Amino acid sequence: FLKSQGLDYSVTIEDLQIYHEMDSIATDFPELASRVKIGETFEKRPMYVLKFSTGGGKKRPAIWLNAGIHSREWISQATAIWTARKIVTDYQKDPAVTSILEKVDIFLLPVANPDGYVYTQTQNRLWRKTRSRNPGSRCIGVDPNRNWNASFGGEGASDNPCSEVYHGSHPNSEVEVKSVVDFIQNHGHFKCFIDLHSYSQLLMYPYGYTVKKAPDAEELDDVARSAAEALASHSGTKYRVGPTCTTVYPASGSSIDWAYDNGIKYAFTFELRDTGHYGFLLPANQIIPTAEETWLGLKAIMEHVRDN
Ligand code: ING
Ligand code: ZN
Repeated sequence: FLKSQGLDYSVTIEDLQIYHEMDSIATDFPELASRVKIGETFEKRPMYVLKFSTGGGKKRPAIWLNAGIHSREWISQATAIWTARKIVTDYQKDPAVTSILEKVDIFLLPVANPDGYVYTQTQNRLWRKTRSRNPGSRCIGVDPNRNWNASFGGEGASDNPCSEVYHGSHPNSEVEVKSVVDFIQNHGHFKCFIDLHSYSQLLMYPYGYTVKKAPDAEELDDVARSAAEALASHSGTKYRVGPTCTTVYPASGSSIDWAYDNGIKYAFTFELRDTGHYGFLLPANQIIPTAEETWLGLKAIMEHVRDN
């Protein structure tokens, strides 16, 4: 039956090297990091998050770091897994990391769209969406950053399954999105949600679905500006800062708008390097510099979350 659906199950976890690195991190730092399965993808791959916690079972306020929701934005997944290793190596060395982890837990999802990610490695380097079937259409996949329950189906999303920004049949139709939503809602104490994309060098906050100002726009703008400044201090990489809708384009059903409208005030999207010269095909020698500078921005946000 599965073969008749054209699904290739020979490509599974072995293809996600990032999962092996997650495993090593959890094994090397069992007191600090653990790998948690939050669900399965359309093609039945596991969805793993790394949980960083010093709380010994106590439920603390939490930060969600999301990456790879768009499969072709490879610098996102790469930056995320670098960040995971950075957190465990800097804990008890960098006072900022140590103090953050004394107060909040960090959950990191490096590959939010595993089926798409494998597809970009094997079939089409520029695939953006999930790999789900759309009944009644020959076109595959949904834009997982238009599938959240935040002004679903509004401006900046398409009802055409063949579109790169197809919103899906209903909110959370994508099991990859639903798994994150369920995890965050069951947990109940998230106060920060950061989504890593590429490219354009932007740091954005809600809203994408409306030009209306978010109630916390001023604070979010301040936080984003100091994060962008910290990021630039590494090697001068310049980021523009602002609300999604007026900084890039209108976009409904996005992850950070959903997070914000569900009580997660500190909701940000990074659009990582570059500004378009290489675009999605950022050369490998920029991975470490990108991850290093982004880390400074992430830390600035997480310190604000720790204190507020
Ligand atoms: N850009 C984002 C996108 O999903 C975005 C821009 C950010 C939209 C935050 C909505 C909210 O289109 C890329 N490159 O994917
Ligand atoms: Zn993206």
